[in-house]
Amino acid sequence: MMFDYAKYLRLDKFPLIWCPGCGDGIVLKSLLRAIDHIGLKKDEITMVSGIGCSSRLPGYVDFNTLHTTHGRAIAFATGVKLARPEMNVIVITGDGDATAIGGNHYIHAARRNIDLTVILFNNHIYGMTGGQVSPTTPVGKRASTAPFGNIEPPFNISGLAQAAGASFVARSTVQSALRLEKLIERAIRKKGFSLVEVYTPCPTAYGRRNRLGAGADMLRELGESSVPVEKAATMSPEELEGKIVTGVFVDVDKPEYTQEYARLQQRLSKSASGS
Ligand SMILES: Cc1ncc(C[n+]2csc(CCOP(=O)(O)OP(=O)(O)O)c2C)c(N)n1
Ligand code: SF4
Repeated sequence: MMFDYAKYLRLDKFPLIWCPGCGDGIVLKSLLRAIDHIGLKKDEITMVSGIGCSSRLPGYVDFNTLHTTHGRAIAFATGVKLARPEMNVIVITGDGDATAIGGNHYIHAARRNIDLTVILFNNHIYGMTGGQVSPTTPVGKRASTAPFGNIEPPFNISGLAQAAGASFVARSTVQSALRLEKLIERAIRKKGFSLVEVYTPCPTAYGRRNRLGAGADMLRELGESSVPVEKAATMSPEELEGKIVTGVFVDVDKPEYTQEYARLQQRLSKSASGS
């Protein structure tokens, strides 16, 4: 049977703003299938985004949604989670939103291990504003602010979350949508800071400038350069050059921030009442 996406969508907000060939719609569909599979009710989810093409996603879905300021999605989501710890809080963000202007929120939320699920769309560029360089633009690639080729080494976004203390870190591409769905499902189910970094093509602001072809060509390339993390462990740094390592990098259980906060509150109220 066909999956009924419509039951989760705000169809009155259509058509989507995404360009033909943009990968963002594949993430949207994978996310909805993951949520459906877990069986979450619409009111058990709050989706928070910043500003960007990817950050438009919550506008199209029928959950509790917050479209916030650029770079501040994780900060708003932290507030929602502390006020409503039982809520499944899902952050939708871009590489620019989360790791340029929002970089501090990103690393500190991972360090605190607060129970957020961050779906980070990595298209290596600022898509919405027309192709400025982002912290993940590869060296040598062109952007409107790097017309002769970028000279800044990119962040490893998953590595950053891992080093900062996240309890679940995974990477996928939109070329393998079913695997992406499974990773998103695991990330939502995980208690603690969970990151799914998704490589997604932006044929308009990135692909065209770098002569990477249409969306379908970029999609094919994502598939051809992906290497599962288990296989990558057997490969040399030279063999891994230009490859996208995918899979689960971290899946550990450790103290989660809102639970620790509740414990602290309990301890303080006990000592205040003298019991
Ligand atoms: C404080 C502030 N600075 C800059 C902007 C302009 N701005 C809007 S979206 C964006 C970049 C979006 O890039 P990314 O987060 O990678 O998302 P994408 O559009 O590629 O999905 C920028 C710089 C803004 N809206 N607010
Ligand atoms: S500019 Fe890029 S990221 Fe934005 S909708 Fe178009 S293809 Fe997608």
